[in-house]
Order: sequence, then structure tokens, then C-alpha cells
Amino acid sequence: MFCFQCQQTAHNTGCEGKAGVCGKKSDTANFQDELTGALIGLARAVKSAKPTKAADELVLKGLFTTITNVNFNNETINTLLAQVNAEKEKIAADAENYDVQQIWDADEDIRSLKSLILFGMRGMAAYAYHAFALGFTSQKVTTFFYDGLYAVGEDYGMDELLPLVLKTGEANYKCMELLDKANTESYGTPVPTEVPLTIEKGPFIVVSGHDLHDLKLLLEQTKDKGINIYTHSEMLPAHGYPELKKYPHLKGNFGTAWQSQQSEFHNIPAPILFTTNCLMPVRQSYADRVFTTSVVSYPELVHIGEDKDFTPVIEKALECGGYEEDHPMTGINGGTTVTTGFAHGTVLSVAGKVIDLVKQGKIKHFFLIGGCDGAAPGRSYYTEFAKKTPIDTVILTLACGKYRLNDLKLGEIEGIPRIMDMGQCNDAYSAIKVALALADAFGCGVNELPLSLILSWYEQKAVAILLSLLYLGIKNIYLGPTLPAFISPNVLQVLVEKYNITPISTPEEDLKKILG
Ligand code: FS2
Ligand code: SF4
Repeated sequence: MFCFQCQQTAHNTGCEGKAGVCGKKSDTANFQDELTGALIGLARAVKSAKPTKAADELVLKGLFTTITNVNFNNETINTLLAQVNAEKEKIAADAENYDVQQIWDADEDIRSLKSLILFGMRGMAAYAYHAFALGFTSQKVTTFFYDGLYAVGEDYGMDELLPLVLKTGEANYKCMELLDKANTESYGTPVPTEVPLTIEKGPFIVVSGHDLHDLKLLLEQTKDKGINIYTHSEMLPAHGYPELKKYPHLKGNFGTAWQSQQSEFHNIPAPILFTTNCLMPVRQSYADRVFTTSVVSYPELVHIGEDKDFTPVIEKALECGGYEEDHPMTGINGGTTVTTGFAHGTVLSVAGKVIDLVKQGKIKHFFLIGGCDGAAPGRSYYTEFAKKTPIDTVILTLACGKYRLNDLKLGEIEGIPRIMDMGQCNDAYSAIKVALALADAFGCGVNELPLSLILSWYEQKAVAILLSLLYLGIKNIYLGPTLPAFISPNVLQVLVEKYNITPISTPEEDLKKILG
């Protein structure tokens, strides 16, 4: 096996040997490579013939399946591989699959650029899949998947690959826009919502991952059954959506970010449903209570299929019974509630006030502190950074990295909260919309705004978002906790020269640099 697609890759160079740091075994990694090679074969088939609806869906599923912490199951990966091969045969039998090892063995700059495109597309596929589940598709996005996959299988040089990296960012921007439309048209514009962290007594189900459609179906199926539903990790922003928050049994949020799940789920008296990443290797003390659905899969766990009949999860909740008394939990800074729901619709509705506060000097700077969380010790940087921001600054946050700071009570500036949670990682779209609107109001470019992006990355959706920010020309991003292992020195030089991407240092130093 060789895999270096995520931030925790071994020695920040690559996972090799018997298993990766995430727990993915070498045979699983190899099957994932084979699946990727088959998807490239499918893209080659589509060069000479029209794609089918089934092929479009398989591309999304196939790419999504290979994201970090999604699928650890050789059986489901091989089923998908067979489906991709069968579909390719139907479209153009002579199209050949690709050996992905060729990318890993390529010259380091070519490997770097192809990785940026491939990993970016994996992240983007997750977003496209969530939109697809709600009945939303975009021809432009679908076409890009085929073009991008085709390109990574070709013998292209730097000159051909570099523009494709930015095109991946452009396609992902469209994809996040599509998902924003899918989520808000299906569930309404998110509104600020305070979410309790205490688990009430009685049966409950914890829902993790990003798929709002799965949550909605579960809320329907658990109506009036005496079972409460708690979000986990990236599902927290669901509380802000009117069509989801209307269910009285959607009670609160369980636990913190994904990397704490093994201790937080230890002996939990309830089932946990994973709709997407980040699933960690499952410990014995709760293994009988973890359920997967969609492309998430783990050997021997019960999987909820496409019929989305959650009966096994519901029965498990009733069997476990939940806590006997209310069970108080806190965020990592001791807070007992968190607030979410500040997507672009809400933030832009008070744009006039925000602009006035900036003009009066009452808001001096905005920080977007967001992205993925993870186990790396250097990630406490983000908590410290948030704590050290001056009282006349506002923090926008999103994705699971927010658990480092979302329970801090930093107060308000004339009614505008100093921390605003914009949602899931894909809601980076909201942050971009707000930044563009502010730039418009001040008659300047985004790079001239008193706004700094302090980003944390872990998996491939973060890669896709970073590429979208670069496509939009956004400069001076602070990135941590480490730089991606798949960025070669030459590619890094381009990113630094063109976009001034800066690795994080210490909160004190970076704040001094930013605020002068
Ligand atoms: Fe966090 Fe994991 Fe959202 Fe990532 S829960 S690192 O999937 O996509 O952010
Ligand atoms: Fe290693 Fe990350 Fe790949 Fe897992 S996903 S094998 S931790 S690089």
C-alpha cells in the first residue's frame, strides 16, 4: 500500500506497510487504488461514448468511498469495483483501467499535482453525493469528474496539470453552491440555534457524518417512538435548519469532534449511525452499537441499505435504553451549550449592521478559523488562537475543527456574536459568500478586507475547499497543523509565490503578523 492523502499520514510522508495511521489495512488501500483505476477506465470510456446515469452515480460513490475514514470494508469496495467495471464494459468495452501506482511512482511534481486533482475530486464527490441524495445534480460538476479522472490517467506535464488544479477548485466551488441550494431548498435557511450538550435520560440515537437527508429520514422514522436524536461531529449544523429543527426529538449534540469518538462512545447506552466520515476503527466496548449507511462501511457492522429502513438502529436504541438520568456533557472548554446556524442567509441579513460596526471601528478584524479537526497535538493552536483574538474581532467558524472553540463564551459586539458557526465543511461556501458581499460593500477585493483565514485540514474535502479558495484568488491563508505531504517543494513554491500560503506558527506570532 501507499497512501498519503490525509494530514495524519505516517511521518508526514506516507502510510506504507501493513496499515495506515487511520487503521486502513494494506489490502483495503490496494482495493481502493484498484477502484480509482477503474473509475479512470470509466472516464476513458466516456471520452468516446455518452455516460449513463448509472456511471454518473458510480463516479460519485467510487470517489467518495476512498475518502479517509469512510470505508474499511474490502467486500463493499470490491462490489463497487465490479459495478464500475460492468458499467464501463457497457459504455466502451475497449477502455482500459489505469494502474494508480503509476501516480505514486511518478516524478514528485507530477505526483503532487495529480494528487491535488484526485484528492480534490474525492472531497468534491462527497458534496455532489449529498446533493444527489436530495435530487440536485449539475452537468458541469458531473462533466468535470470525467475530465479530471481522465487527466490523472494521462501522461501530462506540469503545464497541463497546473491549470487543472485550479479547475478542480472551480468545479468544487460550483459543487458547494449546488449543495447549499440542495440543503436550503430542502430544509430552509439555517437560523441561529443554541444546542444543548446534555443527553436527556431515556433511549436515544447518535447520528454522525454530513448527510442531512439520512438525518431527516431517521427523524421521520423515530417520530413518537420515545427515542431522542443527538447529532455528532459534522451533523451539529443540522440543528439550524427549520425543517429539521421542527422535530421535537432532535434534542442536542453528543460529544465533540470525530477523533474523540473512541473514548466518547465507550460503553454508550445507545446506537450510533454513521452517514459519512469520520469513522474510526471500532472498539469492542461499543462495536455492537455502530451502524453504517450510504458509502460508509466497516467489516461486520450492520449496514443500512438503500431502502433506508432504520429499524435495526431503532430497535437497538430501545434495547439499550439510554441513560437512566440526564447525562451532562461539555465541550472541550467546559461549555454546556453551543450555537450554530450562522450560514450566509443569516449573516447577510445583518450585513448592514456589521458594515456599520466596521466603519465605526467597533469590529476591527474577522477571522475564519475553520476546517477539519484531528488528533495531531499541534491542533490546540486553533483554540489558543481563538482565545487570544482581541475583543473587537469576530470569528467565523465551520466544519469539525470548530469543536476546538465553539463552546468558548467570547461575548458579542453590539448584538453580533463574536463566534459564529457557519456550518459543515461544505458551508465554506457560506463563508465565501459573506466575504464576497463584504468586499462588494467596501468596494475592495476579498484580499483587501480585514479578514484572515486560519485553516486546519485533515481529509480530502479540505483539499477541495483549499483549491476553491485558490481558484477564487484568495491569498494569505494560514494552513496547519502541517502542510500536506503530497505538496512537493516546487508545487509549494508556486503556492507561496502566487497565493502566499503560510504554515501556522504560534497563535501569538501569527496574530501579531496579521494585526500588525
Ligand atoms: Fe471533519 Fe471528518 Fe467535514 Fe471532514 S468529521 S475531518 O469528514 O469533512 O470536516
Ligand atoms: Fe494514511 Fe491517511 Fe491514507 Fe489513512 S487515509 S492510510 S492515515 S494517509
